[in-house]
Amino acid sequence: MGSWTLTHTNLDHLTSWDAAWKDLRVVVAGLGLSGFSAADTLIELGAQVIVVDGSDSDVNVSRADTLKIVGAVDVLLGTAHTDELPLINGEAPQLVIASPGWNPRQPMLAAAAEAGIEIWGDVELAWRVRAKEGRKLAEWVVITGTNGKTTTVSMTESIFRAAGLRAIAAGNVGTPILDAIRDPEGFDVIALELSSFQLHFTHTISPLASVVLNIAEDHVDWHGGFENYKADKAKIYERTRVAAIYNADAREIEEMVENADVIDGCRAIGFTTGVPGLSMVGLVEDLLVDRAFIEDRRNSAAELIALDQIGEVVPRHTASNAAAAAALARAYGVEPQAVARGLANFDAGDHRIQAVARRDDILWINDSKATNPHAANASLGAFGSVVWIAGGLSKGVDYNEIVSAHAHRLRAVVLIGTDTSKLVQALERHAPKVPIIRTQVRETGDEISRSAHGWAVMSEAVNRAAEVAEAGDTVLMAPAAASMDQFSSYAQRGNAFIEAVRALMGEDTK
Ligand code: UMA
Repeated sequence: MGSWTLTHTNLDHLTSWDAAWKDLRVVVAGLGLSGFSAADTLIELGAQVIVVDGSDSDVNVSRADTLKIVGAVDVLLGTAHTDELPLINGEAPQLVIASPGWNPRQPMLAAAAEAGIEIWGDVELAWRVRAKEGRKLAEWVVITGTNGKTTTVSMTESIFRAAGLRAIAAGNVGTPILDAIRDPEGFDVIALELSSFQLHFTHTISPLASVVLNIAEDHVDWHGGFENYKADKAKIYERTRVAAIYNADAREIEEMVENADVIDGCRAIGFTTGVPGLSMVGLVEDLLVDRAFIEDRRNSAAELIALDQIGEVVPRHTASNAAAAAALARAYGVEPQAVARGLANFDAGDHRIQAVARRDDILWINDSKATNPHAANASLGAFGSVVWIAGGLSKGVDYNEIVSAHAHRLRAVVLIGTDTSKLVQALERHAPKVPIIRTQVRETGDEISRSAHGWAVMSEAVNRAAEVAEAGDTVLMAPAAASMDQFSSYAQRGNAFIEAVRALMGEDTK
């Protein structure tokens, strides 16, 4: 943008759809799901919008065409455009909307911060435009954590629907919040999943209830350290109005609530998989109970649901997510019976500790959703003797803790990532006797097409695991790493595992 100086534009008055958005000069960084919805919204509001994206993929070209037709000033695609802030009709931008995948230290965003231009995420924009004359004003309950966010947000949505409310799960779960906000019928309540990236770019939201489910090392590279990651997660509690809900089994999360600047009258509510104390939701044997939102909470608890009504096998982390979802819904005022119906109706979906096959007393489990050590830790802990299929894109995390905690249960480790050096170091240090089986690394860009490529990786891993697994073992594909080095998503990685296991079974039964 050159060396010209800027004056900060005060945007505090922009707090409803009907505010003065017209002609506001906005740069939208990213043309993915959130960037497209933000640009489309701002154009509808009459703002002058330029969108920038480093990729000129076919999808982006087609999205750019759509936005230009509806009135974007320009859409700039390609890496040549991502280092400097563009001028809009010859003038400096007054606001930047950053997509969650954009690192705040990225040159264009750093330039905006340097120039004193406000940077919001799509969630901040959605909060500012949520009130619109003639449209139902939705309450927000917001959910973050390292693991279990998507499960919890879906459980919460299911409970609200069981209570007869118009509800939707939005945000990081996949439906951009601005799409939910702009729904013509509106919603009573939105269960909003927020990633640490989204929270970083969020500044004024004031939810009815908020929760941090758990916290462990993840996305350390993006945030520039674990402390920054934690600080961004803690932002979720700011300005909460009714209930700031914390994991009572994690002191550092309770501290986040203690340090948060909440609205007067907001209560701190714990959730636990142990027996709940006062002002908590938790478990008494196999019953989920509420000691937080009932009159006589000092002396009694209200039964919500028996765990076996949630599912046949309810691992500890699922019970924990259910307790958090119940607390969010109870904070809104949902009756216990509707909590029970909503949790009983909930369907966990695939790729989370999903049993794929059992034969010759060997159990095959797909936990492709375990994209970091914290998630893999939960599934490793659920089994006895394990052949562990692990590795992928490690995002700068540390494997020493998980390997030392589970070394005793590892029969062998089958590696599938392109860079598994940190995992290998941890295995050599804490589990030196456990055999490491390396599969052939197939870099992206291989001539094999992407899905065939992922399939080949997994097929080899499954066959190698079958060679070493013994009766009583579990073959657990819980990579503790993201999938994008060799697969297009964790879902594709999980599907490749399922297919490979089925192929193995098919061959064996011939
Ligand atoms: N881009 C650049 N330069 C950059 C980074 C990205 O130009 O430095 C461009 C890319 O070319 C792409 C666009 O920006 O066109 C991508 O934007 P994005 O990665 O921010 O993704 P969106 O499509 O906007 O989707 C985001 C969330 N993605 C991420 O946080 C990475 C989605 O979560 C979310 O569902 C969606 O908004 C709606 O809210 C996905 C995710 O992987 C599921 N989340 C992470 C996780 O769950 O671990 C945090």
